[in-house]
Amino acid sequence: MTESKTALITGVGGQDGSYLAELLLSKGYDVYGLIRRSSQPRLDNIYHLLDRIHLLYGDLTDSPSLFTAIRDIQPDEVYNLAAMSFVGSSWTHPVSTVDINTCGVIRLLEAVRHEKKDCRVYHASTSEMYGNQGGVLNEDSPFAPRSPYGISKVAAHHVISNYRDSYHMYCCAGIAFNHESPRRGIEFVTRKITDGVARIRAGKQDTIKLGNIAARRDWGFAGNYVYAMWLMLQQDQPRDYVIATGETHSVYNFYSLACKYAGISPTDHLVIASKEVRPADIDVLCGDSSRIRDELGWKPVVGFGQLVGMMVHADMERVC
Ligand code: G4F
Repeated sequence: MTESKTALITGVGGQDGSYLAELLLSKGYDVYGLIRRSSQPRLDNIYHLLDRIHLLYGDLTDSPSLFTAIRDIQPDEVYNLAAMSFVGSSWTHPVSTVDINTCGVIRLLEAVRHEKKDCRVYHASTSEMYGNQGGVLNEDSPFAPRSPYGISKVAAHHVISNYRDSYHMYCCAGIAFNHESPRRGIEFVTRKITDGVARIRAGKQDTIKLGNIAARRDWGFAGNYVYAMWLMLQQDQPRDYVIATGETHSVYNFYSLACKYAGISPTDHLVIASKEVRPADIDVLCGDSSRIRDELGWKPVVGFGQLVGMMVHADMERVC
């Protein structure tokens, strides 16, 4: 126990929100989590935390709920992890994507500015902002988004720096490359694969339908990335950082290694499905996280093989 601060996490029920809540609790924080009101709130990732965190209803599309939350909680730190985060759906929901991912950030920052201006704000930016330029990308690389999701996140990234410059608020953005775990949503390719191979192994499914298996991503472990988020709010000055492993692997690499861990043949179960191919995709993403390694001492701690193994193992335990 080293801290006695209050933090608010938007998107607390998601993969990153749940790992971050665990980290902050371990540091003695009073943790509040914002969830959207729905008849079936997504609590799977945080059931084990429900007696230790405070949940409140709120929505990035609803300013009054954000103002009320900030006014009532008076947080020292806000971590904005809520988003429409599935790139594939952003083509079918472009307007709500921008409303949540861009306007939602403005609504949240306005609530902070008016109700607790000295609160520190972390915002989840993303490697999707870089688009298809290739190379090893760092904080100085240009943005060239290729999806409505990427566009919404570039705009939000500029909103964060604008509030930092205009109002001298402690706002910063982590440009996180793909980060995964057994808590990853099933719509993302890694979890779709590990859930699929586990089901095939258990005789509950025959095939896995994938789209662009040549796409390459820089995949790290989400539980390690939330530590970078926390570190970014503990500095003298706010600064944006790339969070990445510096390694890139194809979807097919991930799939074939997952098959190996599950003990099934990679050739017998893979179906290429055109409905999984996006109107525009990013061929390769690879991040250079030198700045955060050098300045804050963060580093990736889980390698690619270990990550795939961890996810396959968790899904095999769950499915079998
Ligand atoms: O797992 P994905 O859906 O992740 P994507 O699009 O890279 O986005 C994730 O990482 C971003 C950081 O760069 C975040 F900002 C974002 O919120 C999210 O967390 O897809 C990875 C790759 C893509 O190239 C996709 O086309 O896998 C390819 N893919 C091939 N078949 C598939 C599938 N993706 C999904 N979801 N499902 C498939 O069947």
